[in-house]
Amino acid sequence: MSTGFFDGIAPITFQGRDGTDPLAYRHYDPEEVVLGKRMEDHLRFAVAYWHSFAWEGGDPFGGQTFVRPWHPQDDMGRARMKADVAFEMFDLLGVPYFCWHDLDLRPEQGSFAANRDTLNEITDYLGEKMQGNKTQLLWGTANMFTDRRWMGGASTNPDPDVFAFAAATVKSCMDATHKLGGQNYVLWGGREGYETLLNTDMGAELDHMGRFLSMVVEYKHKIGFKGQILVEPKPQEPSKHQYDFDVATCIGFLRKYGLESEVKLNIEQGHAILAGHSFEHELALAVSEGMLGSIDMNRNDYQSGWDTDQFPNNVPEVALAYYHILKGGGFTQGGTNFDAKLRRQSIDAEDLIAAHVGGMDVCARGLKAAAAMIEDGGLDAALAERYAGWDTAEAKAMLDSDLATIAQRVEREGIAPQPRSGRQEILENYVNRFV
Ligand code: XLS
Ligand code: NI
Ligand code: NI
Repeated sequence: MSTGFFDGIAPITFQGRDGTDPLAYRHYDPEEVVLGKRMEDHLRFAVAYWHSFAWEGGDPFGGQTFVRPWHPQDDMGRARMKADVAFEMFDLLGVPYFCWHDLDLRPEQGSFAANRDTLNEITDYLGEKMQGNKTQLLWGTANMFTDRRWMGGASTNPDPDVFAFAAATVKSCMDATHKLGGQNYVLWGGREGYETLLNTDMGAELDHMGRFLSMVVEYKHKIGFKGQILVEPKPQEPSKHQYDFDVATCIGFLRKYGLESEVKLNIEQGHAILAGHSFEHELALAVSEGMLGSIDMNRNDYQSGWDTDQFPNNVPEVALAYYHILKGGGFTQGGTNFDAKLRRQSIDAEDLIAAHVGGMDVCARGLKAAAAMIEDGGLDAALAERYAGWDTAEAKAMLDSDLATIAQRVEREGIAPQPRSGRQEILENYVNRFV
């Protein structure tokens, strides 16, 4: 029986780019084949349970603006209603995946045992809903940042009892993710960092975080979980400084603790912006290091300086993101999770659907533009031309040489480099043809 929350909204269909219905896909046609693969299988969209169903519309200056029938989120009856509504939305959108934190699904119960039992209860309920349903689990994760017990960090907390509680919590969330056939398990360390160095032993905290992640990997193998373990870089917010600062920092961390072949990255647009990078920078670096796992798609406001988690609407940016994802071979177990939330004035059920429809269309346009650039090959050709000098045997041999030998050759051959154009505007104009 329907909850009635989305009454009056019909399943979203593809109507083509001339369509004018605001609740129809104009670019996202799951069946359209792009570079030999269905669009749905490229993009692998997921809805984020937290922003769409758990967040109540608060900001630092004001409280709840969304008044939903499953509020207040403090009992299991309403947790079930929330799950019913979530699956109604997944069905309307036709999305293949969703993602959750434990705390999105059921209320905080205070004790570990009660938290675990209610998580098991609600994930059994989700499992029943997933039976025979199109929408499956992309990833699960533990919320180890909201409750006050986590205020000084989870695995990096100075109190070993918090480390223990975190280990137990992650175990319970990995078990639930495994039970539901999740394709990945994510760790985002919102409070794995510090507020001030005056009270922080950074070296000890990093060692504890590295050991914790090793335990996660060990447990994955112990239970036979086939999903990817992913960490999600973010430089700050809520902590002043987070240890998983950006892609480069995470890769260095994983290598230090010998985890680089076991753990990959879940890269988020807004976090890239907060770190002073672009999304495509973070993606290109992860791809070049073989570390791309999945993405959190959203967009950050460029003025506010906060992780605003808006739905994406910048096609040129999204096109460059998917360009690098496709160049890296595309997603295997990862996907495009909408880690994106409504603005707090967008209080209607229709807003929630329209936001996802628009976001999916922007991603579809970006994907198609990226695929067209790849098929055209213009950027590849420009790169090959720019680096062509390195194709010669002499240039390659130099990398196995040494400074003194190279210096001799420079003098002997009178090497005098001639500057060449970087052709940036020409390349920008080229990209503009596709977006
Ligand atoms: C917050 C993070 C969070 C993770 C999951 O900024 O993006 O939502 O994706 O814990
Ligand atoms: Ni985020
Ligand atoms: Ni995220």
